[in-house]
Amino acid sequence: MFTLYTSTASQWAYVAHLALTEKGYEPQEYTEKQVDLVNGENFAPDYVKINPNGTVPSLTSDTLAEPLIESGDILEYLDAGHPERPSLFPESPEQRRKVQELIAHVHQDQLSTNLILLDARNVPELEEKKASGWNGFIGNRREKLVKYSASHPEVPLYAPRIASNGRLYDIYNGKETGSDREDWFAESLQGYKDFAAGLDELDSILSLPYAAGDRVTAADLHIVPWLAHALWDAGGAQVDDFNPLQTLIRKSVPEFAFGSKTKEWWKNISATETFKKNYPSLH
Ligand SMILES: N[C@@H](CCC(=O)N[C@@H](CS)C(=O)NCC(=O)O)C(=O)O
Repeated sequence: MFTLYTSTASQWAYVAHLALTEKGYEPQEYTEKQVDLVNGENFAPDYVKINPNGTVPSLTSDTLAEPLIESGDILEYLDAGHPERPSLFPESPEQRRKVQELIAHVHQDQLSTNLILLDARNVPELEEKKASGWNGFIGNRREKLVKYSASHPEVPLYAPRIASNGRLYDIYNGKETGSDREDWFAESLQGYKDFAAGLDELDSILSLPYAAGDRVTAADLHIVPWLAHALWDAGGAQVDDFNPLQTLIRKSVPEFAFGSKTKEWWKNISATETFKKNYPSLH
């Protein structure tokens, strides 16, 4: 038995959910605990004891010396737990390298989907973001961080998170309208250029029909939640709705277009039962 700490709002938690489906886990084999990211409960002192980064997913088990707090480690654990099912890590060293390359690629800071969810390049874009539910998310986090850091000043996570979330809070709430906001707009603009370059590079390193070759591997299970989240953050309605994200990126990189390999791979992976079970719609 193990416990998976997760959230429906988390892309990286879905690496674990996809692995649970792909490896055929039964619901009675584990306990699932939702961590309310939208209300900042990932910062709760009891949760931070499990995961000092205050992120999901996390996985605990009596058989583990310490909790697993990286989606990649959780995926390896889940893969090993059902050795009778095909492994998500190919045997060929070349394909294994490809898997690791693809996983590292989508985990790069420059490809964080927070760019699409929270950042803005100008005042109208900021106003749109403020009108969305994410305004409340930033406020909830601030409230929880302030509360928990007062009761648990010894937790090292709180001070840096108060600072980074505070910058967003001040911009969203009109407390910062000067040069720091201009810097933030410029960083977001650069962020879209970097994001476009990252998507181009992904297209060039992807294999077909699946990300690392002829079968579904750990690489597919990392790229799916990342891209699904990016498409959804941009306002994608259908699973294959690339247009809203493409349009957003084109405001900074006019020539940007999703690559044909990426689209082909997405078509293949989204036809699998594992995908359909976890992504009846984008999230
Ligand atoms: N490197 C970690 C990243 C986990 C992560 O950033 N999770 C996000 C949700 S997708 C989170 O919990 N964010 C909460 C926060 O940073 O406050 C992994 O792959 O598991």
